[in-house]
Amino acid sequence: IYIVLIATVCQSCKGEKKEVQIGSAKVRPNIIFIMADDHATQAISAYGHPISQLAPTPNIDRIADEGAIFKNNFCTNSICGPSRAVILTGKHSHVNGFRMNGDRFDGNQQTFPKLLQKAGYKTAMFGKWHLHGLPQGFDYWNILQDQGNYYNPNFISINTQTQKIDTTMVKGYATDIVTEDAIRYLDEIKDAETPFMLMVQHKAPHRNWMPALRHANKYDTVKFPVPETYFTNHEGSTASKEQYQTIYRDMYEGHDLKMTRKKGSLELAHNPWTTDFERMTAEQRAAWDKAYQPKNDAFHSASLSGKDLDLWKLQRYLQDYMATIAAVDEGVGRILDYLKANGLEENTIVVYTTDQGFYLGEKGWFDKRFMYEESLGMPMLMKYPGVIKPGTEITALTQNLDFAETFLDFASVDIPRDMQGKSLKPLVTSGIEGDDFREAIYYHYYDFPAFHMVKKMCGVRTKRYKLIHVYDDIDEWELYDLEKDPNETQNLIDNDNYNGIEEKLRKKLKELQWEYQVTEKEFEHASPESIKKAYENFE
Ligand code: SGN
Ligand code: CA
Repeated sequence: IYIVLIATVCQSCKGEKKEVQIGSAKVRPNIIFIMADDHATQAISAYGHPISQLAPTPNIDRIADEGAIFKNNFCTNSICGPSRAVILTGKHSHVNGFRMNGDRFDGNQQTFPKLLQKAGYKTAMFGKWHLHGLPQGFDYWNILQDQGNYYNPNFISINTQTQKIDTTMVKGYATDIVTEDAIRYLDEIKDAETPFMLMVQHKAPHRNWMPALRHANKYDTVKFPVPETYFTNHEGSTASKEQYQTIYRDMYEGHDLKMTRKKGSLELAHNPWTTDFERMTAEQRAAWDKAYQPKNDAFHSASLSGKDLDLWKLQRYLQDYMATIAAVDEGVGRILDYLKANGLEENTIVVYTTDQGFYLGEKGWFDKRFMYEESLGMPMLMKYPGVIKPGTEITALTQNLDFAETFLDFASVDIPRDMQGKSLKPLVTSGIEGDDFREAIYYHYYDFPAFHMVKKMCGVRTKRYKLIHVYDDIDEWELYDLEKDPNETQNLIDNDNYNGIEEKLRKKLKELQWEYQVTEKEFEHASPESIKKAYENFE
């Protein structure tokens, strides 16, 4: 009966679906979900961090200005594939079965795109998928192969004529190709009577941070602020001491920092992967070298060493990282402009987020994985004209676990009971008091031993405190008071003044593990040999 009713409403609103309302809520909005890869909140100017003020993101900020910004949004597991699996299913990693990057996503399980498709939505997926296995629940998809490359990336899609899987190298810059494919598709379906849900998922600003040629010198003269914790000996955290994601020690000088061997040479310094620069055309490479050689030569002339060199590396990293975001921001602007120009703005929810947070030199790091703020936090911006008030600030503790439920709720599709998150719709539409939404979030990271050697950990975060249990080859607890120590440099686990708080947090952790059905199985250890071997690879 319900489906028929909706269908009737839509029939009668032919050509003017943006005006359709039931009560105060519009019926079945379109949804455009834009997700970057590894885009730190510190690098979105709407969040106000000093780094982003020097490299603003005006188009992404439009979503916040015209809608809502989530100030306490977090991932459940700070790594790519797992976060994407959580977003699709609304279930924690141990329930959807995708705990770490090497896993294979069980595409036969329930996902929100499938449920929307079943409810009559046109669904499409563009760009980074990274779930090993092909997308299901989409009318159209065109995904980057594996991690995706910045230049001339391979795309995988279904050949509509032969129904076979095609892998095609597309000439150009990944961010632009993904944006243009999404706009082309929008153009194709914009007059259909059915609503749509598009997932536009960029490679940028993922490692190895290769900007578009038009942005290759964009931030050359900008001096980004150095995080207070850039140089630290990680007192109080063995896991922090034993990681391999320190900018000045672990970045590859050629591949990541685009440094050359010597002055006057175009040959890249250490470049262990041959998949990124080698695939550029001669023309692209020449333009690239023209942009980078003068700055590389200037670096050689300066003969930096010690801390000066470490600081120079941070600047080069941030200049490139922020420059890759410039194309993402332009792409967001193009999509927003398209919606406006085609009368789709009013009835389309636009979301901007990323798969997890990222380090921009805090604690000396790049990459993610840890349960500290920079990698635990996820930007989340959402606009829906007429429904979400411009300038809405959400301080409730929210997670990527809630996205699927939110989209279903807005689309008036029943939220399956086995989903583990909560719809954010009441937060953004009726201003439910943030503190009542959720008392604490649960986090669980499993990918050890693996690249960067960040140990397994789980924990809880409330508005003020964070308790982390690091396990596998060590068994260590960390406790932080985020109000007094926002940089998380003082582990309070042995501080008696915090005994009561620790006890409450341990209880909360147990409660959440019970609620989310986390069993002993999740705490299995890797074999000591595999860990030893993995460490040897890095040393
Ligand atoms: C690659 C990167 C790592 C990164 C993982 C996971 N190295 O292996 O630095 O942590 O991806 O990233 S690279 O030199 O090959 O770029 S994720 O976003 O897919 O989880
Ligand atoms: Ca990622």
